[in-house]
This record gives sequence, C-alpha cells and structure tokens, in this order.
Amino acid sequence: MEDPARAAGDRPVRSRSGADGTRAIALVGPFQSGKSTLFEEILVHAGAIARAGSVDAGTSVADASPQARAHRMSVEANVATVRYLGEEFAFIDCPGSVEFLQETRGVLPAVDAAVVVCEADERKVPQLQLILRELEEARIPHFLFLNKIDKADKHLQEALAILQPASSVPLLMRQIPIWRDGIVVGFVDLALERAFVYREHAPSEIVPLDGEELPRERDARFSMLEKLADHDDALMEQLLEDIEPPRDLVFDDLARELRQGEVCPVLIGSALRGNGVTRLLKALRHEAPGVAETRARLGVGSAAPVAYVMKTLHTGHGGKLSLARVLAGEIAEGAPLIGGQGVADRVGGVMAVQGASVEKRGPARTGDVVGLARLEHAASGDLVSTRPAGAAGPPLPEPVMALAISARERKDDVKLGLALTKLAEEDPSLIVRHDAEKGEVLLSGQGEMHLRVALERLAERFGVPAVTRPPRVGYRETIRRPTVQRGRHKKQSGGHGQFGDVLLDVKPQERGEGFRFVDAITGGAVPRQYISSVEEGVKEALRQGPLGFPVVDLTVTLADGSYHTVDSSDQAFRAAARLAIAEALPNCTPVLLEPIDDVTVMVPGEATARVNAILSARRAQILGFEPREGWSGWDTVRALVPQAEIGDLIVELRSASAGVGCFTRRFDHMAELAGRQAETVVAATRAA
Ligand SMILES: Nc1nc2c(ncn2[C@@H]2O[C@H](COP(=O)(O)OP(=O)(O)O)[C@@H](O)[C@H]2O)c(=O)[nH]1
Ligand SMILES: [Mg+2]
Repeated sequence: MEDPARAAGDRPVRSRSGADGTRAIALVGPFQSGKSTLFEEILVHAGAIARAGSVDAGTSVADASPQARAHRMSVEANVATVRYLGEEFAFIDCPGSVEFLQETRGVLPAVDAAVVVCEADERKVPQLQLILRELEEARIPHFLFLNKIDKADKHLQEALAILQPASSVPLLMRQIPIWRDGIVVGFVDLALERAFVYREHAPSEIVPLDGEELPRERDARFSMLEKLADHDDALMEQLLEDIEPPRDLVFDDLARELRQGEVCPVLIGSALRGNGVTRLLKALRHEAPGVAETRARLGVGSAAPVAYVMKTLHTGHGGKLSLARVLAGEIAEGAPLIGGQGVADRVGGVMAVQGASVEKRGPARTGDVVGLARLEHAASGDLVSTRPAGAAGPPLPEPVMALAISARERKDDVKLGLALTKLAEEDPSLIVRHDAEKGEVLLSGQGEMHLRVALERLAERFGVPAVTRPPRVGYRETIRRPTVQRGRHKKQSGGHGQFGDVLLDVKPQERGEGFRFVDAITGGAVPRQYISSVEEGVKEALRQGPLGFPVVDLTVTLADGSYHTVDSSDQAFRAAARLAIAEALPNCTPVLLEPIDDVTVMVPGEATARVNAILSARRAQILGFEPREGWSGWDTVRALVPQAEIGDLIVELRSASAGVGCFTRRFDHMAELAGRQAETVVAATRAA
C-alpha cells in the first residue's frame, strides 16, 4: 500500500536509485500552475507539516514573504527538506513568472531533477516552452506533473497534444486518468499496471484493474513502451515479438531515459487535493538521479568540499545568508570557503532552511541544501569550495524596464545606495546604475512586477522607502541653419575691468558628428592664451540650448575678435563666447533630437502581428521579422524605436504574448523630432 513510512529513522541516507545523500528537486512551471500548492502538499505527504497551508488563504510554508503574500504569487525560491521513505529530498519551489525567472535560473544548475507543474491550457504553453527549454539546455532531468486534474475537461490525449509542442523531447504518458461521470476519480499507473482511486489528502487506494479500464490501459501502456523502445533495442524486439517485457526493464528504461533527457515522463494529479502526490514522490525516489550526476553535469569534482550558491539573501540581524547545495564533501561552521571572487570567508554557521524558518544545524553533508552564513564574498551562481572553484551560474538577461529611483527622504540617500547594492547582489537580474549626465539612479530589471517587488523589499527589509519616476530620455538638440554672431563681454567697474570679444561662425553638421571647434584666428585678434577659454565658453553654452537640451552636431569657428591688454582675461573670453552662443542658437532654427534604439523583439509566432501593431503605434520603423533561430514557433521582429517609447514597452509585449515576450535593444542613432511631439517634450522640460 502507498504509505509514507516515516519510521525510517535516522539511518544513513542511501536511495534505491543509488544516489548518495539528499536529492534536490526544483518545482518549476508556468505562473499559477500550482507549484506552491504542490510544495505544500509534498510537505504534508512526507510528514514535515501536519496539514497543508493554502496559498490562497496565505497560510502556506511556501510564499511566506510579505511580498509573495501581498501579490499572491511566488517571488522568490523557497526550500524545504523532507524525509520520505527513509530518503531525504530538498524541494525548491521556484517562481513561475517570467519576471522572476532569474531566481529560478539561479537554482536550476544544482538540482538533480525538476518537476514541471503545468495545466492543459493553450495560453500557458509559451511559458511552459520557456521553462522546458531552460531545463533541456541545462540537461536537467525533468518530469511533467499535469496538475488540476480535479477540474480536467479534456481527455489526456488532447491535453498532451496541447503540451507536446512545448517540449522538444517526447512527452511520455506514465499514467491515465480513471473517469466517472466526467470527473477524474483516480488513475492507472502504466509502469506498475495498477489502478488507484484518489482519496483527499491521503495516499490513493489500490483498486482492481479491470472492466473498461483494462483495454485502455493496454493501449496506453503499449504506446508508452513504444516510446521507450525508441532508445532501447532489446525492448523494441520484445514488443515486436509480442513478449511482455519484465517490469524491471521498464522501470530501468524509465529512469535511464529520464536521466538522459530522451523522454519527459508525464504524471497527473491535483495538488490542491493531494492527489497523485505519493506517486510523484515515489517516481522521484526511484528515478531521479542523485548529486553525483549533478556534479558530472557541472563538471565539478569531489576531491574537496564544494557547494553551489543558488541565491544569496541579506537577512536583518543574521547578515548575509547563501542558500547553497553541497555538491561534495562536508561543510561545517568555520570552514574557509573560497567564492567566485577568489576570496575565502569562514562559514559563519550552517543553517537548516525550511520555508521562512532558518535555524542553526550541524555540518552539511553531500547533497544537502542549506544556508551558509556570512560568506561575504560569495554571490548567486558561485561555486564555493576550500579550493578556488569559479562560478557555474546562469547568464544574465538584459533588463527590459527601468525606473529612476530616489529615497523618499533625502537623509536616506546613502542608506538607499547600500540597500540597492545588496538587492542587486541577491538578484543579479536587478541592475543599479548611476547616470551622471541626467543625475539619476536607475534601477532596471525584468518587468513592472519585478521592480515593484524590489521597491517593496527596500521599504520592508531595508527600511528605505523610495520614490520612482520614469527615467529621463537623453534628448539632444541641434541647429538647421548657420549664423555668425558676435559676443562682447565688457565691464568697467572701478579698478580692474573685464574685456573679451569674439566673432563666432556657427554651422550645422551631419547627424552624429558631435561638436567641433575651429580656431581661425590670424594676426592675433584673439591672443593664443585665450583661445582655449573661448572653446570652454562655447562648450558651457552648448550644455543647454534654447530647447533645454545639450546641443550637438555643429561646428563653431572662432573667426575674429578683439582684446584689451589690461582688462582681457580667460574669464572674460569665456563669458564672451557664452554670450555669442546663447544669442546665436535661437537664430539657427534649433531642432530637437531624440535617441532611437535598434530593438529586437522575441515572441511566439501567434503574437507577431500584434507586436507589429504595438511597435507601429509607438512610432517605430519596422525593419522586418523572421523565425527566431533555434526556437521553433517563435519570431523575432526588428525595429527602430524611439527610446521615449520603450519605457513600458515590455508590459504591452508581455500581454500580447502570453507573458513570455522579451526584447533586446541598443542605441542606434539620434533622429530629428518636430511638431506636436517635440513641443510636448520641450514644454515638459521647461516645466520641470
Ligand atoms: N483546482 C485546482 N486548483 C489548484 C490546484 N493546484 C493549485 N491550484 C490553485 O491554483 C492557484 C495557483 O496555485 P499556486 O500553487 O500559487 O501556483 P504557482 O504559481 O504555480 O505556485 C491557486 O489558486 C491554487 O489554489 C489543483 O490541483 N486543482
Ligand atoms: Mg508559486
């Protein structure tokens, strides 16, 4: 019978699959598919908690942070270690939202396997594809857990047909549902050849496999075996000769093909009712690889103790905590560990992490997922070891949204800077940059919710309330017509006077030429030593033109001038130059320039037409679209888009693309902006 034997006691952990130590399993999948609910239910099944909390009611072990509770979604990875039938498993509930994908990416390299929680819902297939791709690329063995079977309205075949395009390896049906009056009341396990009837929040009950279930089971089992046989010649022969393959061979194939990424087995269940959870745990126990395979995948040896840092967290009084998977050896308090920066820190304490609770524990052993306190020089993605080990972390995504941020109260400026540094360290997909020209601190990240949660953490965890506004756009201005302008600076006040006099020839230049200063003085009309002051004065005046922006793409020639032997000075010539420019520019038909980026949007093909419309409405010039290389069903759209229109582009792109669209951008050129749009920009700058 399916009973979570909790009586295993504390004997050394050695799994039936031969895995040593705790296995680490990530729960991943599209947003709202039920990962956190499943996490909770797993804790119940393994006896770690008495009854499941509810993500809906805000009583779960998962999603315990104020931000996760407030938004009713996972915004950070949560770990809990359980013992099931004598073996230890660390489950890591990962956020599903694309905006928090980096958190999931940080965790994945060091897990032994992943359970992809999903629903048979077309709208979530793009998100599913995204996560399956991550797993396939990182070669992480993964199961699909088709959740919410309690409200299934499709036959399993139909559900699989919807899901299959998201996976580049065959989905392998391991179970089929048993239906009564349009409701799924249980399942048949095709490998075990047993039928089970669900019981709420309890292991299912075995029932005889007979009646109408039997022929369905035969068919489904045969098609499962056929898929397995694609990678096993012996099995293929047995099938062709109508020999019933031994059960052990089937289980061996299931485990091997999962590990080699040749198939993706599909289990079904309902996290909310605790159905199918026992079978999932048993499948993991029998078939998920252990830490040795994960080491091999990462190319990490076992000669020295080594751990991989999944994420770092700055806790209030506990200081910095690194959530780490021990890949080899034992790690105890006081052990000197070298992180990615090559600097050793002594482990300030080994902590058991169970949801939001963090408690000191004994040394961590191979396979464990623990908190390591005060590794000041270790970052997410680092391998930490007694020997230099480097990093194994994922690449960083380009930011898609930015906000200009400042402390609500000036006195908190320094505190804000420190807190931002810590936040960006915890979450490397948050980027903090100081823009000196515009005098702004920019916080960029993966979307609106990502940035909002960062702001909430600033206030709640670091005690720095911040205010934000859209970042300034780097407008410039230039001139369309040449002019010649004299500038005279003359002051006669008592003793020493001031005198400078210049004649400037101002001419527009090609786009992108910048600023050029030409000295055309002959015969000493302006003495040599003052020429550079004239140039400085010109530059000062060009910092802000008549429209309110830096002036570019022009040549200013110092054509003539005059001086006074006593009263002339650097200062006087600078002032004269400033005067000349300030008077000249309004007569040169000034024109606004706006920055244009070359943007590449990546979306599933269904969204391409809508993306074109979105870009066009944002004054973009579409350059073309084509299939995205290596991504079946996706397109890339390239366009030249004004920076002013990119601010919240991601929000619209995501809503047009089932949440998965993204883009990259780089500055391309400055373009003239005239008419109403330009007037609005100028008026807004004057008002500010
Ligand atoms: N009907 C049904 N609802 C479920 C099931 N699992 C989760 N849910 C609901 O789906 C929603 C999202 O669940 P959650 O666990 O937060 O999803 P996550 O975003 O994947 O972590 C919540 O309202 C859950 O109550 C299930 O098996 N059946
Ligand atoms: Mg969740």
